[in-house]
Amino acid sequence: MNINSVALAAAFVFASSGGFAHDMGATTNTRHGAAAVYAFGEPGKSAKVDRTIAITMHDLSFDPSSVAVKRGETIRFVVVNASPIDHDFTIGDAKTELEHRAEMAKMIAMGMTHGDEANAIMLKPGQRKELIWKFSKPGKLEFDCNIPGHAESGMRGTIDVAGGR
Ligand SMILES: [Cu+2]
Repeated sequence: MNINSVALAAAFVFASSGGFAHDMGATTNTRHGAAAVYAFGEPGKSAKVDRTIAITMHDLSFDPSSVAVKRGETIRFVVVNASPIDHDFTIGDAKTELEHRAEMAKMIAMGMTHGDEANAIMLKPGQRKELIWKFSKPGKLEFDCNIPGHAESGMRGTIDVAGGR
């Protein structure tokens, strides 16, 4: 057994033991209940929501594909999958999206599914889910579908976080 197959076997045992949360590198750490730390904001609280933004998932696109928010705002994203296939909705900076995409490709190759995280939700056809996020820094963020091939085919969105407040 080489190093890679040992790592794969370890990952599989961990996933099979339940409570699986995958590691997204430097930006987050969701393993074993440790508080996640994100470079681009923080999970929002339902009681603090400033406004709701509805997002519809189509075959390989989001509608709308760009949203504008203000620093300090807490947004409730209400996401509906109106397409006949599964999609992911991940909020993050470019680095986080790329890491998540690579991680998801690995997991899908191993036959695993992806559980929801504070900044990422997976929706089956017809499903509706909410994700509440507090945007704490101005800048450009993204919301991408990181199922292999989807973002690459245009299933991406931009979040413009203005400096106000
Ligand atoms: Cu997708």
